[in-house]
Amino acid sequence: PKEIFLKDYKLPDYYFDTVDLSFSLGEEKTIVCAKISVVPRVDGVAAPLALDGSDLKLISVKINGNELKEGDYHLDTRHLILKSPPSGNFILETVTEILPQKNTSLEGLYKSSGNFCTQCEAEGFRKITFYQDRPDIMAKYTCRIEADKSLYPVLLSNGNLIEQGDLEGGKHFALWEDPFKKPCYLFALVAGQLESRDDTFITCSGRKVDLRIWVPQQDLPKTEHAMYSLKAAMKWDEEVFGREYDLDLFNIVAVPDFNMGAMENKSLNIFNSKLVLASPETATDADYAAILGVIGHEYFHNWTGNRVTCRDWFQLSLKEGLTVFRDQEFSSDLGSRTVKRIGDVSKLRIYQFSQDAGPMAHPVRPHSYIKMDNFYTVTVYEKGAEVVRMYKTLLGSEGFRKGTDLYFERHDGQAVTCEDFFAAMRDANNYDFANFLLWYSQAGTPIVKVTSSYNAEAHTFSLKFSQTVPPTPGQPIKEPMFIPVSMGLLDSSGNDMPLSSIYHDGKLESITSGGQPVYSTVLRVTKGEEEFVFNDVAEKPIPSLLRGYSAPIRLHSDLTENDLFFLLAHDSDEFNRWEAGQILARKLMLSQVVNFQKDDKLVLDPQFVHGIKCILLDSSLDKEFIAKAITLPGEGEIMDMMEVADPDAVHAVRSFIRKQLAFELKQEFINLVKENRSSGKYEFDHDNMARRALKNTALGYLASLEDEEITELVLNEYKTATNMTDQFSALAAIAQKPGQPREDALADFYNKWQHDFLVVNKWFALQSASDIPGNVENVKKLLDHPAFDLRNPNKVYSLIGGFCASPVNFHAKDGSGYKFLGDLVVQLDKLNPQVASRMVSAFSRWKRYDDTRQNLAKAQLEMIVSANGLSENVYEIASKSLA
Ligand code: DPP
Ligand code: ZN
Repeated sequence: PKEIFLKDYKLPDYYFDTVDLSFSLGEEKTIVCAKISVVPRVDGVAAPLALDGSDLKLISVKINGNELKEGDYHLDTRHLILKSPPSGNFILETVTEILPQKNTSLEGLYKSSGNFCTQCEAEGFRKITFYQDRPDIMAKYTCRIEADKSLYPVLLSNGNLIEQGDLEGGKHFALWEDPFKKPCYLFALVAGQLESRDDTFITCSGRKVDLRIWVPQQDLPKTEHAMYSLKAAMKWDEEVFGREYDLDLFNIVAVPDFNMGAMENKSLNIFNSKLVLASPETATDADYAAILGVIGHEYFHNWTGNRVTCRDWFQLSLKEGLTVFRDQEFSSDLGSRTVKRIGDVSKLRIYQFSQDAGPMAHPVRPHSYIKMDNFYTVTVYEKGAEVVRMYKTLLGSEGFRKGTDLYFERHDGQAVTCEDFFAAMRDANNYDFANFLLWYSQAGTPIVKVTSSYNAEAHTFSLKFSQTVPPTPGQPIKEPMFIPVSMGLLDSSGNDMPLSSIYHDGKLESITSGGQPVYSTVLRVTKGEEEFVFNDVAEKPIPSLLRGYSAPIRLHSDLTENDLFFLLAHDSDEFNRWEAGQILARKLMLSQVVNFQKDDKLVLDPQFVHGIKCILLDSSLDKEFIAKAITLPGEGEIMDMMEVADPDAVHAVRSFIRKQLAFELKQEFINLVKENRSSGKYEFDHDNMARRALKNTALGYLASLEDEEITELVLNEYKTATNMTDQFSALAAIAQKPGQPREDALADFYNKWQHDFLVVNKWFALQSASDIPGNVENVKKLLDHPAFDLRNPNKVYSLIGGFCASPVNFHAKDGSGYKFLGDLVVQLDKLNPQVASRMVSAFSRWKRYDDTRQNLAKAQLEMIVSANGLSENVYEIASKSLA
């Protein structure tokens, strides 16, 4: 397999101006005609024109109407190369045959539940027709679709519907035209039996936009929340970013078989059903929130991704980091900012930090790839969003908005790079970004140490920072990075102290605002070692550092446990209150892991129980915040902090602390359950979600106890639940422990919901991710369950992905979990390489474990790499993991 490098980027020799596509969709095969007007980049240069093509059968190829003979072109399994095209503009016409019905990879054109649909990002368009499949080729498209009218009454593509009509033989056609230039990865086609929920949106300039969400008829009632989300997103983007929608029609289609979450094709977004369909009875609060975020995300791409796109795939974070940042802000504005931030930071820590510390570590803008699909990662997306957030932290809201305005003004209609975004931010604000660009090129999570000291005589307070960035594959030596540290100082009653000036880098800087002292500031930490001295600090303060998590780093401070308990109780930055609690919990868990490994008794620090109790009983706090604050860091997060990861020890310790907290705070938890039960109709609003979150977190704690009264309580919550959030949380609580109640509840739940595949997927995931001993056998049985299907990505993510998320069972010391996954990856790779490659990633941190586990995991990776006909997708992940 060939590795592709950013440094090798070359401008194309030819651009495409217009592309007229015509599809004849059949039951055996589909015929695709493409008529492309080709324009040489430099006039008069007649270089060969290489077109990408994969799994295509070429029927004919013409230039300016003349059919080419075999010697005029070269055809192999990846390319069609026109050896000597005419100099000057010309028309290229190809006819190809494809087999969507046999396409299980779910890229290109394929069938899902009887309907045709497409997925072209990153490089799926080459499975539809011969093309220069790269994002800097931007053209205007028309698309004519012809199909049987009764089987495929709805025919959709990008842009506006220009013409439609009936044809002989029970067929019909539709002709679509997209007035905006686009790269081919944004092309989309849908044909099938679908019905739409219709609505309209009036834009800020008064244009009426028709909105349609297309689903199978029986799912129409479940599209209300998606439509609400779409309209909210359209309005928010006008208000916050000044971005108006640009066509008169916006379509969303939900399909059950989809590799990713959703796809932002111009005016025809295609979604995985699970991110569209919701009703209170079938979807949880988490599902509702995910739908809001992803509908927003794909809609926001219309400007960040579509109007301004990427020059090449290395720039993916240009659109994804920015668009994730935009959807995070959207969800924050519509819900609770702190709670959203806590969720996003947790995700970053659990998944991205782990990637950044393993064999697949790569910069936000990768330097190379074998298969681009493997770089739709938490680093490109989530760390990329943190990079965008840092611009905003440094520039402030207004400065950031000036930067995005300039970015759109300069680059509308272009395919650009991360430097172009950077330059817009810099130029719009005339800001000194020092070494900030390193965030795009250096992989690894910076480790920042801070020590503080107070000088009581001089009334000065000093913070000394030192930073290192760990080595990552291909990058042994790192330079210091630009780390914005948002912070404040607390006095002994817990109030923010006024800040007036800082001595730094040999200079005294005033940090007042309009002559008034400020109560928080952002330090620009840019060197390997650096000191900041605050003046006029009246008493010894407790610093609150990295407020709102202002940079994606690991911060080690010299705060004592008492300082942390103090911050937990008093910090005006809610995020840092949560953070203080997490740091305390991590310390506690790590200390007990040591006890466990020495066979010592596990103990729970009474001060920690007291801290949790204070949070539980603090009625001034947001309930969802409380739910987050009393949730212990995940097992993966703790394993990440150990020299040798020990899944059994971490699991035992986390379970012990949970059970002990439940025992000591039993009455408080029972009260929370009783006080926060749902009453009346399900509402998706923050207050109601917060109540459910707190109640269900309390229920989860209680269910860890061996206690008849509690078993009754939890069963009762399950039986009386009136929405999926409560029902599923109660089921999960019951399912924590093996036994008859668990078996009965799981069977009951399946019987209730077997007709609804999205709910059945939750049922799969709950069982597969279970910590109960020897669970691999249950998971193997579920592979044969009639509701399971290896060809459906959501089912694979639920059952197999879910299993790999359980540290104790996936990492079982007898290797049973590894063998299970190894065998499945090989099987799955033949059907769907993208999905197989996501699954094989579960092995990537194998070197973190003890020798026995290492040998077992390595053997599976070696078996996979040597498998016949392995895809490039799986090869890349497996071979890099072994390296
Ligand atoms: N571009 C998609 C998204 O992240 C992924 N295919 O929205
Ligand atoms: Zn995206």
